[in-house]
Amino acid sequence: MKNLTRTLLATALAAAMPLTLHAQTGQPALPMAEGEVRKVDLDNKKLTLRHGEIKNLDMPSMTMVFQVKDAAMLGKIKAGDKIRFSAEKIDGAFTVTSIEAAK
Ligand SMILES: [Cu+2]
Repeated sequence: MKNLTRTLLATALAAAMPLTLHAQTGQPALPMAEGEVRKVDLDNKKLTLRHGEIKNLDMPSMTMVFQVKDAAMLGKIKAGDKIRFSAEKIDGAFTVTSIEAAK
């Protein structure tokens, strides 16, 4: 019985681990999506993107508004820029968590 308890505990810990890491680092290995900047709204920390498929959000290509995790991310981009970005749903809002210039 002791072994069973230990196995169950280990399984529970293993299952909880990815979520814990995810919450702590905010750096999960998210796939990058293609995007083109349509509008930068620094005051509201919002970004309008025309984006390609976002696999981790199961979202097809479209134009939509995202929250951004950090307003500083908006300082280096402007409308018309081609970017690659990662996004996830945070507190119910689609949020851009990283941006890099498209090659
Ligand atoms: Cu979308």
